[in-house]
Amino acid sequence: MKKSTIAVSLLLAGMLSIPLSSATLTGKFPDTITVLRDIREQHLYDIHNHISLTETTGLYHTYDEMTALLHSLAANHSDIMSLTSIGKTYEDRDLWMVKLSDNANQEENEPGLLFMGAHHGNEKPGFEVLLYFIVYMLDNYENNTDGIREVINTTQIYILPMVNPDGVEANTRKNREPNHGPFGLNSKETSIGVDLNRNYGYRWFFLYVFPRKYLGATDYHDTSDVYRGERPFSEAETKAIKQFVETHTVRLAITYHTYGELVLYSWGYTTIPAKDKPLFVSIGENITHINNYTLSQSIDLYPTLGDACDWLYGKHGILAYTIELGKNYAPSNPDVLLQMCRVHADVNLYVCKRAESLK
Ligand code: 0X9
Ligand code: ZN
Repeated sequence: MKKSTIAVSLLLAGMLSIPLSSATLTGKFPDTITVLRDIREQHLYDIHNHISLTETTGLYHTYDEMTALLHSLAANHSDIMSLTSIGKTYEDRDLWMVKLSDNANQEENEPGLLFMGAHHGNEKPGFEVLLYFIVYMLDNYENNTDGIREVINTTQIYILPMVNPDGVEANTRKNREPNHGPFGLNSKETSIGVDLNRNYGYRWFFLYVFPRKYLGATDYHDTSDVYRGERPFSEAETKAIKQFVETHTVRLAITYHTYGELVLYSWGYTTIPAKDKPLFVSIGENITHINNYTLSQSIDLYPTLGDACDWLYGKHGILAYTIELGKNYAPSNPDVLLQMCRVHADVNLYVCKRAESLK
């Protein structure tokens, strides 16, 4: 970014100040405000102290194991599943996109849904939930349990389980691309990795002055765990998603993170309610009836600039939710993980059924 642009941005920052107002909090639970305050404080502490996870060896798929699983599922269910790479990461891993639909190899005039996991590589339950969902849908297509056959026949379900496979392998929040100073102006390598959930091109330059304690959620410093990158879509992973979304019709999206047991909807950059807030809340409440999580506008957790959901919704009108799974980044108890997978297979199935009624 040019120095003049930085100066204008800083000027804007000085002029605008949007307070976080508890009046904007929504949710069916009376203790929503307390839940969000506690989670916010813990999240910010963990993110800024590079806290990642406990001992989880063997519980989660590695990238190679996931790749092998997806290839074998696609080969055995070629009528209703396709597998394509939508791009390559810095470390040359494929970004695997699964499509579940009848005529999976054709674009049809059926509502599209996009599910993504592991924008943050240390948040492994996000991809496990999606791998479980894929297997659950494929296993139950023939016997039509829960109306799964109709869902697959009448929608186009796109699933990108690992947005950040390099980060998953390194167990880091950010990706693994080297940085050259906050704006790429340094000839030497200064640090590694961009927070992919700060790299999308909606309001990426839009600066507010938040109360000081929220400022850390968006950061120019390349060493920060929430570094947004040199420019919007500077990263291979977000570029690939941009290209995909621009060439496919998607009505609703869920992006899985950990943690906090939260269902979040746009906006994340402002307290102003989204135009579609009633619809966000109506579908969001039904999701929380399934998973018992707390529903809220994203900014009530903390403000972000350049997150995936604000771009999906702001640029493309896609009803996009962030689901913060569980109570920590990566549970080591297999029963906890399995329960999360089961419940969110139901959540995903519910939104697929709801997709037909959208726009
Ligand atoms: O900070 C994030 O990207 C998400 N939380 S996490 O701990 N998984 O990193 C939250 C994104 C939701 N958006 C906003 N809170 N604005
Ligand atoms: Zn996350």
